[in-house]
Amino acid sequence: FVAAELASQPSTWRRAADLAPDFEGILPRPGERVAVVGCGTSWFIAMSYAVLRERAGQGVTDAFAGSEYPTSREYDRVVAISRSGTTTEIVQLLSELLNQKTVLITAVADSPAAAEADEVVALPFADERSVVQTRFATTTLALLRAGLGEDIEPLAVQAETALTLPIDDLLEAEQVSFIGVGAAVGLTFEAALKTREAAQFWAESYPSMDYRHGPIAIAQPGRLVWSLGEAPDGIADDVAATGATFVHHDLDPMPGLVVVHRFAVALAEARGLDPDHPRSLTRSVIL
Ligand code: F1P
Repeated sequence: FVAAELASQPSTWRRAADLAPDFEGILPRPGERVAVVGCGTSWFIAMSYAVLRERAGQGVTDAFAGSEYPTSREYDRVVAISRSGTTTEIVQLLSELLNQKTVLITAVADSPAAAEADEVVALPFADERSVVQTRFATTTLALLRAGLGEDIEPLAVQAETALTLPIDDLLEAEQVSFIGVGAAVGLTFEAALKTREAAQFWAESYPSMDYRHGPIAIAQPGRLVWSLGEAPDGIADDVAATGATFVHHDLDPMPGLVVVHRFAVALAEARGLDPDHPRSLTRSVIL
């Protein structure tokens, strides 16, 4: 399933962008103090959006893992992201946030989390049969970016390119570290998670500048350092000096993540694994 699901991303992003005006007033409004929460993939999407919303000058935006929300704080709006709507930390948090406006972005309109949220944004067309999330996560981010006034069409066009770029040479790698800056940082965490989940493969992720503060020690021939979005000056040279391969595509980090989706699935297949049903993983974690 995952190969077809990831290939549909250009069209699910366009659909989300078309829907964004319907959710005005539910999605964060300019000037509000906003928290965005999620677990796993959904947390990493929250991280990326938080950076974009602050940079767009739309107000304080903090991202938290569902388990780490600081309940002593008050936000104008708390946006929870959960494909399943069953993740325990999210259901519990939404049930506790009685004095704050809560919004759930989900694939499933009817769920325990939806029952606790004040408002629900359902994207059922982005739901997935694969345990591993690809298009639900990026389609959520496309919706949120459209809500910031961004034009999603150029990103969808880049995603079409991302679906065609060669990846075969990368499948020989023995390890990969993903790096990025700003809104790409959360997506590097997601890239590494996808690679670990789908292919059970050693992958790490760091803010690009921080990568030089220690992690570069493991770079060596046969390993990849993969930048989502532009890399700061000098990093490509530092990586090349170690003998590791520096990987970069001329894409926004969100379509850049689509290349990683393809890499993770191809790597799983090359390793004889079923990327739809990874070892030890369930669609959501219910305690
Ligand atoms: C969140 C999540 C996934 C992860 C795994 C377990 O699910 O942490 O991101 O890959 O499948 O569940 P959800 O809250 O978005 O449904």
